[in-house]
Amino acid sequence: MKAKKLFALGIAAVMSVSMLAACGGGDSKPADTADGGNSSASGGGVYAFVAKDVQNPYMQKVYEGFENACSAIGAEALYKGPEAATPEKQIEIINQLIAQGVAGIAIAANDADALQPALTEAMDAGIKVISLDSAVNPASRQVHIEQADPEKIGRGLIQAAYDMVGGEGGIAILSATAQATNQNLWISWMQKELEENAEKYANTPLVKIAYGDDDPTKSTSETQALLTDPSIKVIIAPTTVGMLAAGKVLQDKQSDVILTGLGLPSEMAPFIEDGTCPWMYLWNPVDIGYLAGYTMDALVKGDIDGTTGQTFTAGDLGEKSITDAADGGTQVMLGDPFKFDPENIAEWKEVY
Ligand code: RAM
Repeated sequence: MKAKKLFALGIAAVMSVSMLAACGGGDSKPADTADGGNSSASGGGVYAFVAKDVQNPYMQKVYEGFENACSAIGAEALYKGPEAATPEKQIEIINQLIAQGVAGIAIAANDADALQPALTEAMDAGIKVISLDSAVNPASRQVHIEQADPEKIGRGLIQAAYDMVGGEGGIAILSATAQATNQNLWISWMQKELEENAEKYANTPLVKIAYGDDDPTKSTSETQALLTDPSIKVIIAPTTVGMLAAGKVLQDKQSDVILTGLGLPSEMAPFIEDGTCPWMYLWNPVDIGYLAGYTMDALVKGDIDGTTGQTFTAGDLGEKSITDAADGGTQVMLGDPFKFDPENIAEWKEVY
């Protein structure tokens, strides 16, 4: 039995539970403007989903929701993505999708800026473009689907790490790729939380940021390398792939280093149950894909064009609105992150 288990006690309940509120949803409004060959009043056509990489189980869950939405809408969902999380391969895929004449592209980006020429060409050809999970820059999209407030995620993870080590011990971050927009945004909020509360965090410095590239092998070796630094007492992995790899390393080595981050309950349940990870956060990945599917459909139908203030009905998620994003573009937000701990993990590991 590990001492870590103690940290897990007491804090029950999710941060904010707003799961799958089935609001039903009538048809919103007739489409009007025809602004390109791929926009159609009735929607439909091929809605392509481009994953960060196709090896990542998290991406597959997001796609599951996208596919559900597409089948309810009557569009054809298409799953694409590179083997490894690089922008170069995503550019090739976008070019193929343009040639194919899809109606829409929803992309989890491996780089905020590198995809701009390809995505601009897609939009010029009348293809609707959204990013989800990991944003492209505002010029490269019509709207971004944001899982949860990045500030809450970043600050929340540092606060969790602090509580887990009782205010004493170095922090390491095991991230995904160095260019990942979502991880980099969360890390910038982590750094802000540390800087703005320097006194509180005087004894929990950020010692190292490592990149596992959302590759299980690299994430494993990066975790092993972190463990050679005795000042590191807690690892924050803001990636499901990194979290699982780190959890396995810590468990194998019976390490006292504590783990938190963003993990899939179905993968992380054993580590939460044995105290390796006292608690962690995530949102519903299936809902992210589902919301992206409905957002795409509203764009293709011409019900929205991605401007702040517009609203549309996202199937069972009900009415959603477009708001300003921190990067200067616009976004649709899913909700608050959930907290997973020993009290609720048994229930959630069955869900996603
Ligand atoms: C990984 C990916 C993804 C991220 C989740 C939390 O699966 O990096 O982009 O949102 O973790």
